[in-house]
Amino acid sequence: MRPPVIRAAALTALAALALSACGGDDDAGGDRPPPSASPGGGLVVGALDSLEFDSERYQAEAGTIEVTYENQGSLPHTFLVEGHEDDLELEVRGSGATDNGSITLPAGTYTVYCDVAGHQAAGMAATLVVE
Ligand SMILES: [Cu+2]
Repeated sequence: MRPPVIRAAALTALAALALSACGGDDDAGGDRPPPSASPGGGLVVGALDSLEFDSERYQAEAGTIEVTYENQGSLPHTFLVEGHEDDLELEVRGSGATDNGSITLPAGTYTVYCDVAGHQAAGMAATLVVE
């Protein structure tokens, strides 16, 4: 009778420990935007199967930019900021897929692109103006 009860209790305690261990330290390396992200302050980019983004020019406010990437086609696409490839890489596979993340940029003019082989050369690049 005893062993199953004890094991269940131990598992519950372990689960609680694991949960609390995750809960305290969300900032370290998380790629999930904080729930308090300001609405309207983000950048929404669409990927098209014509190997283009849905605009040739995007604008964002300097600082931390929340980026949402939406696949409006069905081919896999990525989204990177030239010179900041280590800071953000979004990827959407399949139609309707979305990915999001954030990147901190000072004011300036940047090139954003898709690094799937051949896409940037075919025109899958755009300008991002941060001000
Ligand atoms: Cu692409």
